[in-house]
Amino acid sequence: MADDCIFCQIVDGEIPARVVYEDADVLAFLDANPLAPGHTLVIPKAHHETLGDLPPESGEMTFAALHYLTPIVEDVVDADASTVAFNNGEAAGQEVPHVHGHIIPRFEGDGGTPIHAVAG
Ligand code: D5M
Repeated sequence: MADDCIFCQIVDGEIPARVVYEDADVLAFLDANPLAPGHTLVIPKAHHETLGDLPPESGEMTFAALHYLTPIVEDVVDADASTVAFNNGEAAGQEVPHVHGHIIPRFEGDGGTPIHAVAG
């Protein structure tokens, strides 16, 4: 736990979040500034800033939760697809320094993806 980390505070229940999934290692909750309905964040409960800092077991648990949750999120909001991504490091746009994967539901004709924006 990092005292000044907003996602650690969510893990500890110190600030509220709309939690959609929880197990011993991982928490998932709705993004407070959603890019689409159902935009969900998946985090390891342990505080690590970037993917490179994450112990392999923690990475596996985080990916397993993304794997499990992505089709469920798509189904709940009736999405056609999803963008699943990590902003990994400040220069890549990571605003919260606690590893988190985004599940962003996508709909036919909704425009470009964040990945395409990087390439552009
Ligand atoms: O994405 C950080 C994401 O975290 C951004 O989409 C807003 C979201 N966020 C920030 N604070 C909260 C709280 N308190 N609850 C839910 N979601 C939150 P990044 O990849 O770091 O740019």
